[in-house]
Amino acid sequence: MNVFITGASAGFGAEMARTFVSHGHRVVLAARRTDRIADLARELGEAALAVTLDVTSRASIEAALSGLPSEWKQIDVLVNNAGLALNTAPAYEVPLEDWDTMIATNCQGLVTMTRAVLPDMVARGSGLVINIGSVAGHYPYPGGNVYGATKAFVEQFTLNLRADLVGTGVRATNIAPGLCGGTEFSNVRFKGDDDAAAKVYEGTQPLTAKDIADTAFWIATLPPHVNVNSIELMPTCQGFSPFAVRRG
Ligand code: NDP
Ligand code: 8X3
Repeated sequence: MNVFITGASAGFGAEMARTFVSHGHRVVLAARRTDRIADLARELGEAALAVTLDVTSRASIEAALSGLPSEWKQIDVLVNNAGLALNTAPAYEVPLEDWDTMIATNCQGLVTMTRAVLPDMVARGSGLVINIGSVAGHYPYPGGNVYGATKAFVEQFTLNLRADLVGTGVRATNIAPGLCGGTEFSNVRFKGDDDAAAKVYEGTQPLTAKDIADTAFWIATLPPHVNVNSIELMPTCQGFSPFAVRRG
């Protein structure tokens, strides 16, 4: 299989690349940080191709896809993993720019990538789009405001893809992870405040990028008649809170 992974320079994306290559598949490593994906491509050898990509730019997406060498052009699995959370401030304080960036990346970028890749999959009668959502799209929490809303969008977009793709042979899945450590997610969210990022995972045994990579690999290697619509994962140490009630 040829697997095109956005956000392959770190975290889930890099681990998914390692997992697919270790099972004999080929991966396109796409992200903005060219040096990172070039290093990973060197690590993975001939089965990996690094492609600089900013999903917030339609021109960048079109250039990345049209520039693929012929033997890499067929995308069997698209993993829309590139994404980010910015800030945990309440909605009435958070800078609007942070919301714009999350919407541009997590929603606009994901749909633009999908729209660019889907027609070839439908024409071939096979293919899989894996979108990386989040538990933040299922449950509200303070400071989750637009991040959670973008991931709810990802979930519903995936299910609506399923509605359109019935009968085409093309599959679509939303993976919604909970607390997951060992990636740059919180360092990005706290804008380089690595102490604040580390506190998120203090005293926990969070999910790992390998857990998510194994899940994506399992979904991608199920028989073609099986479609996982949506799957939610949490570490065993994570659960649910009661409703907040302000008294007095
Ligand atoms: P990381 O910060 O480690 O990785 C994010 C990746 O996204 C990087 O490779 C980054 O690459 C890429 N990226 C960000 N913006 C762009 C862009 N504009 N164009 C292309 N690539 C971009 O985070 P994770 O691996 O933890 O997160 C991956 C996905 O999983 C995200 O969608 C996140 O929302 C989701 N998620 C994460 C959870 C967690 O707890 N870690 C839990 C649930 C969901 P570069 O900067 O080089 O462009
Ligand atoms: C990442 C999980 O709980 O930090 O999507 O929003 S959470």
